[in-house]
Amino acid sequence: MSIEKSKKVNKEIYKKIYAEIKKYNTIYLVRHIGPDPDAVASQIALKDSILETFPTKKVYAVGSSVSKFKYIGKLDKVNNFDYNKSLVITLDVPNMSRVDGLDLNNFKNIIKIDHHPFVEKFNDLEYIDEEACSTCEMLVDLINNTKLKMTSHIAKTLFIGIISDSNRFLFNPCTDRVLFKVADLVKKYKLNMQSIYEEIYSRPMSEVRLMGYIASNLKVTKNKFAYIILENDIVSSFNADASSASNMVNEFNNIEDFIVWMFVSKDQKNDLFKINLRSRGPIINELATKYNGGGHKFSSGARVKTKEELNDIIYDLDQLCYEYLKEKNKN
Ligand SMILES: [Mn+2]
Repeated sequence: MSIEKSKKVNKEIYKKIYAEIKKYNTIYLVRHIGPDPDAVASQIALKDSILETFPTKKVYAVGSSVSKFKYIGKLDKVNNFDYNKSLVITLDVPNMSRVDGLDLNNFKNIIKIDHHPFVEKFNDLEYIDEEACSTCEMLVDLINNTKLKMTSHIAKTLFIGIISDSNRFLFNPCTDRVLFKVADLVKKYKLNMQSIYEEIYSRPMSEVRLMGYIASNLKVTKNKFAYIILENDIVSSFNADASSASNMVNEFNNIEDFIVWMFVSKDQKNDLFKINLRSRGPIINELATKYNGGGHKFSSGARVKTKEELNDIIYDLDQLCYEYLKEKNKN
């Protein structure tokens, strides 16, 4: 069975990560800015598992909290970091500039666990699996292959991350491996999928109304590129906040009329435009990197400061779609 094969490939790295976790008394778990459920769930699940295994360790899940994801677990406020004698584990983030809550440059001991395409090296110990649908899937492997403990609560948290990042096994990569792993979790820990789905998917009517607004106002170019700039006063008139509005980008998949779509929201606090990008064809993460972002091939984010830069990325994405369709029509 392929689930067995994948275990063999990574055996060494599991051992190494476990040995490091065992060695350090203080451990910080971090993930990317603008978190999603996989990022938060991987922090919470790994924290719980380490504490379950080593109850006297000090483990902190660091980074700004999002009220929408409070059901996954609580994040920790850390005022004084122990830079020298601690271990940092980065989860679900491939580039240093997108790590939330601490500056990796200040730390000596870092482990990376991530399923994004490689961007830059953090340290020597890096566990990267681009074939995994989520960081939570990788943690299932880590826990199952070491003495780290699993409980039904940890299994539930990991399930939330896997389900969210794969959009219930809709997005690529989704392999038979992950289906076996999830089935195993559901069976062994008696997870109640229906009640977990309710936690993940229930939402206020105001959000659905905002979706209606977006659907009516999305601009679609002749090159099949769609975009919308969500002004804060409009978003708040629907009783939503800017970040949950731009997260609705996931709801607009599989629409025949466009292949790349972009939702822009204004981050008032940091005075910048936050860009959420999705694609059903053209590879978008390289372009996103050019605009202070990055991510997966077909799902990326970016941040720009000015209206000019915003116009530039709109132009570039439209061109990208144009080139993609031209190439596709040739074949
Ligand atoms: Mn992820």
